[in-house]
Amino acid sequence: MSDHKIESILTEDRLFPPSDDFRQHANIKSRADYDKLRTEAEQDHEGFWAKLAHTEISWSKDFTKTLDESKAPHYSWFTDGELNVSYNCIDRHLEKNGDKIAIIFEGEKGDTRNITFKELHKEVCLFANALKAKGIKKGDRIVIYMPMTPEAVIAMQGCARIGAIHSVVFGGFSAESLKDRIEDATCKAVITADGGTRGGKVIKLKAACDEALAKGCASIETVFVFKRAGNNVAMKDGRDAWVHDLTAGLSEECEPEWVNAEHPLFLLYTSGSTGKPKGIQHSSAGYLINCIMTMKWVFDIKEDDIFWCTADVGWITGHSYVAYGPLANGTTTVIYEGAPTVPDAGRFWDLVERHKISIFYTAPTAIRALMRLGEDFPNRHDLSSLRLLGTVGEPINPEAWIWYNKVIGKEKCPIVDTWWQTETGAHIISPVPGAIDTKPGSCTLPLPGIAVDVVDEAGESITEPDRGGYLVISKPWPSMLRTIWGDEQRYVDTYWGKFNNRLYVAGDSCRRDKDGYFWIMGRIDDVLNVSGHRLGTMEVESALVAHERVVESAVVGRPDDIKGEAIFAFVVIKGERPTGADADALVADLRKWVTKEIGAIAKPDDIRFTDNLPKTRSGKIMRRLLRSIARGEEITQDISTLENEEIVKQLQGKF
Ligand code: 7RM
Repeated sequence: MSDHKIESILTEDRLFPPSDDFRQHANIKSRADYDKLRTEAEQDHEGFWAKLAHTEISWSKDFTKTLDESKAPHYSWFTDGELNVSYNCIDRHLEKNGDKIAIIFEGEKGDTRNITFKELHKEVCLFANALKAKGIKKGDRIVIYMPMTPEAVIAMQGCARIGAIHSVVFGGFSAESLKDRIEDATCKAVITADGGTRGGKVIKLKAACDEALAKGCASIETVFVFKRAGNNVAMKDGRDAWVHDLTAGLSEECEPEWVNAEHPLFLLYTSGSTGKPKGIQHSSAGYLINCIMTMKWVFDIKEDDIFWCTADVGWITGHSYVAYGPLANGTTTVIYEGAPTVPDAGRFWDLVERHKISIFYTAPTAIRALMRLGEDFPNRHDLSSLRLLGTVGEPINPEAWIWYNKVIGKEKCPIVDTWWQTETGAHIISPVPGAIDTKPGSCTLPLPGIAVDVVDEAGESITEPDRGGYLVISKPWPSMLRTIWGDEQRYVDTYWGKFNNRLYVAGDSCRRDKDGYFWIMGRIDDVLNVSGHRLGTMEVESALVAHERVVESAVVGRPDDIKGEAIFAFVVIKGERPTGADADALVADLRKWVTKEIGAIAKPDDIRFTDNLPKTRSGKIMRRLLRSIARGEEITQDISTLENEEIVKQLQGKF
């Protein structure tokens, strides 16, 4: 990884302070207040988090021990406390805010539904009772494979209510991916729906489930099916059950299962640098406190806000800022099932206008795509309800930031560029909008109570401005991942091994500028970031080589204006290298194949056939060379070890 001074980086060095009006009403109103919080946390890390956890979480049994470091790098927080996350998200608001809207839902066709906290309580209890009726117990792992509807949140909250551990699999993932995740965690049940809707098409989730279960998944006893799209589905006797049938006649009350602070709330699979996705395991209380605090600090959440995070619940963003964070704060949150371009590219802004959304949080990839379609779409809508904007998932280029600020925020909404990961559970580096002046493209400064650093190869802090290094976190924080499900060693190796179990290594490279602002430079390992979704190059390669005609493949990323990174696959096939119509047909076939194996997000944008992959003497694929080729850059690598130099021309697509 590069450790040298970066000469030219696309930097907008202008500072964008919040308006006086925003600052005056903000939860944290000044740089001084922010500095005070950070200093407080630096002086007493445990005390800082203990105080917040005592006041912000409703405990059934309060904790006396804050942080247990005895098994480092396995850390536990609030270790003797007991709580229920669903109680904290729903029940505790009922007395004062029972009739407040918890979820505003809108379907792609325009159907809408408001769910109050009282109604949500009823739905979650009914569903939790259905889980119990089918023998689901505390600690069981349950896979959730749902469209982006309130029922996805009800399913997650229902699991949390009885102490079952959910593992949400994004509805865009294939049957094969679903099967792998079910088997890795030996899940006992699946929660799904007949289908979802996106871009006018029905996504046949139940059918994909059936395909996954037909291939294995011996641990599955029950498939809970929500009715949504109304498409025909096969129901297997004794295994599959409609949720509406199960809940009929069940009690609308379900006493929460009080669990230990460290009880796993969920697993969420994320890509690593090897083929096998990692089941990131999160806790209950630690996860919850960071979700709650970041809603207050970063999203500056207030009683009357209407909050919309556009992420699917299949990603960590949809966990922390759709299913848990907003509800735990008693916030009204918006859920939209559908594409951003139906019926036209103004759909997001139409939603903002009609639902009077005040805080809008999305990914740079969405911003760039909508930016391409022009200003007319946003300009046709009244966006005056907006007061704060956010981004997440990848670095945002200054051009898109400026557009977002001007065309959507009308230069009156601060933008919070939030850096965090599946593993961190909640925001780590982000502007606190009333306190921190922003710079386009920078996630600015770490949040209070979070010890972030940029270090060199020796693990020493880099103080010189603009020198790149490893982004690390040097003290445990409550919402940190606890382990990788079923693979303790991989947890230690992946996140702690590099610097003797002393620093959490995020896997991103980063630099700090002269003002101490953080600038994320990208992943160090071979993980692609396609439209804000993490994908291992190895995962795509594994899918490709599973095809009958493929011998070997190497996948690299190349920059893409819209998606952040596009997928470029070099492929070696059995027999003669295909050309002409045969090549075109095979490209189409392989793209379809990968979509089926992993999902549409993993579909290669470019596929190039080659007789050989370039390898080093030790047999490692020369990825750097392939990356240069994919990007159309001049080749500066030493290629003298290649068996035939002709291959380079072939890799470049020259013959
Ligand atoms: C929340 C999420 C994590 C990776 C992370 C980075 C990249 C995320 C930003 C960002 C620059 C940001 N979880 N990333 N946010 N890069 N600026 N604001 O995305 O586990 O799916 O991905 O995403 O590389 O390590 S994730």
